[in-house]
Amino acid sequence: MATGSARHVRYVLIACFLLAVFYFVSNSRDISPSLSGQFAGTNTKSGNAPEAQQPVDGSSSSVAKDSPNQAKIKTNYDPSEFPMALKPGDPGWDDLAGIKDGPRMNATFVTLARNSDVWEIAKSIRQVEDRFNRRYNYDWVFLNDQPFDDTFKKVTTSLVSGKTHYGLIPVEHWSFPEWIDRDKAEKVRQDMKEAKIIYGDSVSYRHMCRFESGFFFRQELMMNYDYYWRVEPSIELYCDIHYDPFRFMHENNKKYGFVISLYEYIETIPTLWDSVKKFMKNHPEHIAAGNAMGFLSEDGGETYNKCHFWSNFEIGSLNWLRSKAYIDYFESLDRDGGFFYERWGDAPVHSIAAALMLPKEEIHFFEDIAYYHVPFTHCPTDDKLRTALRCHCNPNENFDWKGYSCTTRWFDINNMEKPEGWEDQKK
Ligand SMILES: Nc1nc2c(ncn2[C@@H]2O[C@H](COP(=O)(O)OP(=O)(O)OP(=O)(O)O)[C@@H](O)[C@H]2O)c(=O)[nH]1
Ligand SMILES: *[C@@H]1O[C@H](CO)[C@@H](O)[C@H](O)[C@H]1NC(C)=O
Ligand SMILES: [Mg+2]
Repeated sequence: MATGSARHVRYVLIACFLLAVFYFVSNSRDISPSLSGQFAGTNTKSGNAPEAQQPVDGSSSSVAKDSPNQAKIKTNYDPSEFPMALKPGDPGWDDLAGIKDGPRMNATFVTLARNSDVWEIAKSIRQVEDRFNRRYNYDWVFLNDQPFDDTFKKVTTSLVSGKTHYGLIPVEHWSFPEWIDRDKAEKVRQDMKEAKIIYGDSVSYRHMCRFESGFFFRQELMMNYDYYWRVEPSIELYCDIHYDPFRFMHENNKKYGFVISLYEYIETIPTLWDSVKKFMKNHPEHIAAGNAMGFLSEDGGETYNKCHFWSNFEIGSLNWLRSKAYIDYFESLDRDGGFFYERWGDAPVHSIAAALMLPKEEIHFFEDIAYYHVPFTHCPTDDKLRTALRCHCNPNENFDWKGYSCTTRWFDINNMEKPEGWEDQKK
């Protein structure tokens, strides 16, 4: 009996000691520089301590290292204090457990969706969280031309580890501008329906493409951020993401990131390039030196080769999209009416803007973010990389080097070395 209670006392003491150690460890994490100045949000998950962290405010105290144009990049943290594991074997590569310490960018995921998309977006969110955001807890903004219903909000908030925000798009951003002749637009939809052009007869698809081209980045909720990552329903992410792509964008001065590129259906954009040429003529000041015209055109800009980055995946700079250059570009195109008199997609619209108005170094191909949106897959080419990233994509389905992809062209105009094994995937 006596020995029995002594043992109990010992257990209690050990338990107290362990609790004290645990308390000390979790508190010392809280006072590390990266985690000071946190904010708690209404939708931040309590199970995911520590809470989301204060984004960088752009005030300067450090300069990113290892970046080609590092002179331009100012951060309010010391990047070398929190090295990012960009490739297998880099310090911290094996650390995929728990909330990642280190800085957070002023960034959000963004999804345009209908209430009926809830289960398909749920699937996308789950993959983004499992492969990346569970350790970073970035916010997620949802936008809709109709109010989101309770089911949509409940399901998505339960899945996102960061804060969730729901925005209603103002009608001016989702309707025909006054200069559009609706009868003419109606006639086009009839013709495109007969020609069996995908979404050719859809009004809502056109509003969607115009909204993604010119308005998503200036919605009230989006004004709170510097960077976005666009996520659509029913996508897949096939590999672990070992570093923060937002931070990569920031420290390397990237403005636009993509994973898949391809040729656009010409039937949807017959006069887009004429409109772009008109803009270039009226606004030569917006055309960047050292741009990626070579990605868009084989003849120095006379004709468009239809290459574009696939915009259902994008990681980009909102401030770039909100710049005078981009807004002038969008407004010029919008006046020409092709969102309604043709069926201009936001993918060629964004891509042409990025390729003409950014120096080409500011556009980034994320080889290590494996992705699927029906019907195309980006799966890392290099076998060793795929294994290190624990990818579950089938490399035979990698679209990068196939004939209908423009990624070979992207590599060629940038004199980039293609990954090992690319030639075997040309098929
Ligand atoms: N709120 C709202 N969202 C829409 C509407 N139409 C499309 N979307 C969203 O806009 C994005 C693009 O639409 P999708 O239908 O996926 O177009 P797509 O990717 O060209 O075609 P799919 O091959 O069908 O995926 C998705 O995130 C959709 O959820 C709409 O009428 N209202
Ligand atoms: C985040 O970015 C927005 C838009 O650029 C800016 O208004 C806001 O002040 C930034 N927030 C922080 C904490 O830096
Ligand atoms: Mg889609």
